[in-house]
Amino acid sequence: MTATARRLLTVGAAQMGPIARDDTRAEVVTRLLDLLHQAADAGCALVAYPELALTTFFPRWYTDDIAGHDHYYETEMPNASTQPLFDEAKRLGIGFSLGYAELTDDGHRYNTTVLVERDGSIVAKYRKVHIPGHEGDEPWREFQHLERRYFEESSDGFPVWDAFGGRIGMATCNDRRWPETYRVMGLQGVEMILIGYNTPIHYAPDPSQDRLQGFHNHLVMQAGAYQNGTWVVGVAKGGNEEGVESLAESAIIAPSGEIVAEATTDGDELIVADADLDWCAAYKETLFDFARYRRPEMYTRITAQKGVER
Ligand code: CDT
Repeated sequence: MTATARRLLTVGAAQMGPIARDDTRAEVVTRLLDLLHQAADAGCALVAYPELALTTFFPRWYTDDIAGHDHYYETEMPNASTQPLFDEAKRLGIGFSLGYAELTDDGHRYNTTVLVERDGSIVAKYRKVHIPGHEGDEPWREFQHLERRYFEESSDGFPVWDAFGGRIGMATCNDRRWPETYRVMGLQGVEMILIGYNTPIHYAPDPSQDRLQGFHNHLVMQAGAYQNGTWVVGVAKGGNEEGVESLAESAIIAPSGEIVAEATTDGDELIVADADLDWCAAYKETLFDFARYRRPEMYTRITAQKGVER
């Protein structure tokens, strides 16, 4: 009997250090290309870049008129600035996910990630579902977290796509803290979830959580991976960006929940893992055999109710 070849996907998490307010798109794309070339040398077929990978994390600043931040958004993807990345990735036969601020023709604003296949074709765009932070200026904070001012909540949910020889899903930053994010994709057989993030270390509503940022980051992604039998690739934009310290600690997590690769710096750094997509079945077909063991009729509150009801 001949053994069936396992589906191996060599994946890179291309962590980024800070992007300054005045950095041009061209300067940023040069950094993305450098990381892409490192990924090519490491044999990657897929590279995940962070959330809002083309600009500084602008929701830290309040503007009365939202249009004052329009220059941080992309109206097309690819566009003139990012085309060199798309072209080079296609030439190298590497796919990638890239987070950016999207402004649509009809004026909608989303925190978006595009997934591009190895042949340069666009697989999908994922728009962030869970938008954290606040809508209005809160001057008492050391810095703002105005995602709820600058982005709409997407209503597209959490689809997964057949790509890269597996079932691929995406989520963005705060999405990773919600178990429903992973489970909705788990119920579609997801085998790898790509998650970009910008997580300030300081959490103004409860600074006692600051020292736990790294712990919570890994906790939620490791649990999501294990409980759904999926790879999770978490990739940060970290370091001190415009005076705000952000978490790095990018990690590639196996379906066992174990971290198999982790960044050691808070700057531009590529980490790589040979992800065996067939390993997912070891969890999906045993402890987490959903069809056999789940009790959805016991979980109706999860979709019927939003906040706590006593
Ligand atoms: N980008 C993003 O979603 N960041 C949030 C920060 C905490 S909420 C102010 C996160 O969940 O990491």
